[in-house]
Amino acid sequence: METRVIIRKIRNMSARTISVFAGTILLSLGTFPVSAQKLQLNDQGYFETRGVNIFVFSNQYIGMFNDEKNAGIEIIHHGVRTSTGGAVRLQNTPEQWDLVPSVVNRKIDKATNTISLGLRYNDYDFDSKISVTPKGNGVLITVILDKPLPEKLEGLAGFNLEFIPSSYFRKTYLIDGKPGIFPLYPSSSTSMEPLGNKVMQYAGHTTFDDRGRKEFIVPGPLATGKTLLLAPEDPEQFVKIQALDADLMLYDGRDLAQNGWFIVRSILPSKKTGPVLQWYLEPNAIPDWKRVPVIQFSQVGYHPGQEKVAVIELDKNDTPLQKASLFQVTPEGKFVEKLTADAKQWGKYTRYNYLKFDFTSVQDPGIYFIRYGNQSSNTFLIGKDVYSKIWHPTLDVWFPVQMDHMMVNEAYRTWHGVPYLDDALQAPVNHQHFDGYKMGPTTDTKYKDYERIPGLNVGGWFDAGDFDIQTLSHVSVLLNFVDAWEKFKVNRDETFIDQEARYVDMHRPDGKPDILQQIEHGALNVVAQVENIGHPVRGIIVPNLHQYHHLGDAVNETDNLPYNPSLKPYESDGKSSGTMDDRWAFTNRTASLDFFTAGSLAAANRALKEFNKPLAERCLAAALKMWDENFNKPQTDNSPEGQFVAGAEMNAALQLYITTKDEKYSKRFIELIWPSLDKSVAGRGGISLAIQALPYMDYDFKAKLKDYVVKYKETIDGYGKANPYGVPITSRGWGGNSGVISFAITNYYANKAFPEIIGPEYAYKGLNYIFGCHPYSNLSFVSAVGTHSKEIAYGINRADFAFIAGGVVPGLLLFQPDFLENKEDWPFFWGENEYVINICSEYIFLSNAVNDMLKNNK
Ligand SMILES: [Ca+2]
Ligand SMILES: [Ca+2]
Ligand SMILES: [Ca+2]
Repeated sequence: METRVIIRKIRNMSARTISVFAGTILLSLGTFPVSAQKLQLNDQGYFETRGVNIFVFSNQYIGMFNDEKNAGIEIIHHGVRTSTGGAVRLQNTPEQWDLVPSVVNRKIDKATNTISLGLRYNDYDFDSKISVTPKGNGVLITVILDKPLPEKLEGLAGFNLEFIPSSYFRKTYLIDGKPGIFPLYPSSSTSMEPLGNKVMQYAGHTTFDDRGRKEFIVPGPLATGKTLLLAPEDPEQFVKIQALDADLMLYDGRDLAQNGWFIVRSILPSKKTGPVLQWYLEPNAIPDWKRVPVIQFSQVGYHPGQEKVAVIELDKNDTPLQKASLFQVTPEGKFVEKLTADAKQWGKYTRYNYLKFDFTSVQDPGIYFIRYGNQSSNTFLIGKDVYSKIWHPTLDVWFPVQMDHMMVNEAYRTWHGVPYLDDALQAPVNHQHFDGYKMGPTTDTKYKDYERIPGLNVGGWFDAGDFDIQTLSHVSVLLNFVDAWEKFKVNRDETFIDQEARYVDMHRPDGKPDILQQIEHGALNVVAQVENIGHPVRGIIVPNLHQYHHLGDAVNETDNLPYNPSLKPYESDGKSSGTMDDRWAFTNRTASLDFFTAGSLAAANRALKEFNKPLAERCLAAALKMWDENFNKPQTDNSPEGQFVAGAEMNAALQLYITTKDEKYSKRFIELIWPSLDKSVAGRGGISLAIQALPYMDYDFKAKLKDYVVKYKETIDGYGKANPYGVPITSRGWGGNSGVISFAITNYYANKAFPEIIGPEYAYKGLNYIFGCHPYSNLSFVSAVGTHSKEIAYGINRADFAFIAGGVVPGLLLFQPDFLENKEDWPFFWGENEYVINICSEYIFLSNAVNDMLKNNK
């Protein structure tokens, strides 16, 4: 745990908990531990000693968004991943979209205790080799060249290793004996160079807006020397690096990009071959170090009647204790032991051992904490209404912040002005965008490349921590909101929304249910797409990379003035501008998106019928048009979503049937649902969809469905054997919280329709996990929900190391082979910490579903 977090937590803690953390601090003030053990190449293919792991490309640059700071040579230092990106790199401070090497081969040689690999930059026809082998108390890293550096890369190619700033804030370094402080905020010296000297970025894009001056920024080093000691005062993070035949330079990557790291770098020599560079790298290892156990439980607390099982995560060298206890905090501020019970061994999962502590028998409402050994958890509640408000921040705060084309205000704070009034231009054909969008050889519209598409500057939500409109996630939000409205009458009103004035004000009721206003806001943009373009589009997003990484008020990502080619760049006549910064609509048509849109707009029609009749009618007209233009047509959907066409059509058929009662739709639904269930009971077209259709189907349908629900139960019972949490944990590329929430929603439906097969606990399990009973830490993954929750996340305000209340993060990322992570001191890992609209809408639905289940249990 980071010192800053410890200090912040101590500030809020009672004396009882301070003692737990004080141990950690005293340790750092105590005698200086010396490395006792040598690194060994273990069976998992990385170098290991107690307290130190060195991964050598166990994780490669194959992430979704270029350099995700998740690959290369990495150090797990006393349980914290502090270092990444060890590789031959072409910049002092590589940014996310700078070139990364591909691994052409990788060899783990147990006999020589060596990991070696070949790296290649295709764009420069440049190959290098790296070998890593233990030496002394560290490792020796050698860079080998078979051919001299390409001339173009002389003085540019180097060996880099990056250190996460948050682990070194408030700490110092020594370089050849000269002391320095790691800067809390970047303010290094930089210089400008002509563009001709710049190493190209990914696919010729550029992150830098040079305003036409043909130049770029080169950060200068903080310090230079032969031996660098990082944080010698902190045995947990102390690292020694020696360059045996070159200079070491320490850089601050944040001069160019807020998500940059501290970088240690040596330049490779020109015109040389063979072993051209050697580093000795020694991360300090505290003798007999053990990671502090993590007591994992729901930060929101528990309903008295539900199962209550905490999970305790233990270092593999830790000896499990036999018992854990539950204490109640009395009105006098005293701690009363309510229960001591077995801490039962569950077994090993990833790199840790797990215990389970069951305190289901305690049912008195009150304030509690768990004690394991000399450690106490923070407090949490047992009470009948613990779930009643858990979704309020998501609907009251998080969704309003995401609202596009509106000014959003909260008390004294303006979250953002009215952005993207200059929407949108037709994206050009044959274009691959850096955020995954793509245009094929035709536009699939009546518009020419770069032509203005009218009517799009209305409604919609920022998709995530970036600001694009992504239609597929929009339509899933619409459907989740309609479901929440119809099934639970979510009529909370805490937001003032004026579409005419484009103004949103939080914590200010306006007499209209917020969820209907949000359905209206989402539908406005999707309907505008269908009406002005002819069909929904994949997305609407800024064209330039130097715009896309925008941090700050969305109103400034474009100039809000429509592009006028007769003006020069950065010139404006007050009504239009010569800067080509308007967002582009990526318009290629797919059957899956058409069908998903048809289903959601058909559903929106029902919710909006009384609230906004004209819009409701436009929704239904658009839905029918999408159905008619796709139904019974040969499917040529080659998009990544193409595999979901059948599921999308089934969903559209059901929603159109519920809205119109026309039996042609129910007939089609029944045709599709059984083959879909035969394929998978748990997926998108699985029992969750079938159960939602139950009220509209006959008795035979339910009887037939029962077998599939039994099959589903077998699947989900398997999760309890795979991990100690009993939920499906997926963790590659993007954390799996969305899957856990969908799982819990499916279980809610299954429990409602087949309570004799699926008990209510299957739904609670998903929420417990999201609220803190999960690996790595015990924070609630929903910001501002629960006693301790995510306070640093990848929202639009991430550069301020802040959070947006009610946002749900993706959760845990798996670093191969065995390290799960969700950082709480560094907001820039999107796969761990980026709030996204569909998961947040699913969370609102699930929260209401659980409250619905508990209605009868009060
Ligand atoms: Ca996006
Ligand atoms: Ca309202
Ligand atoms: Ca513009």
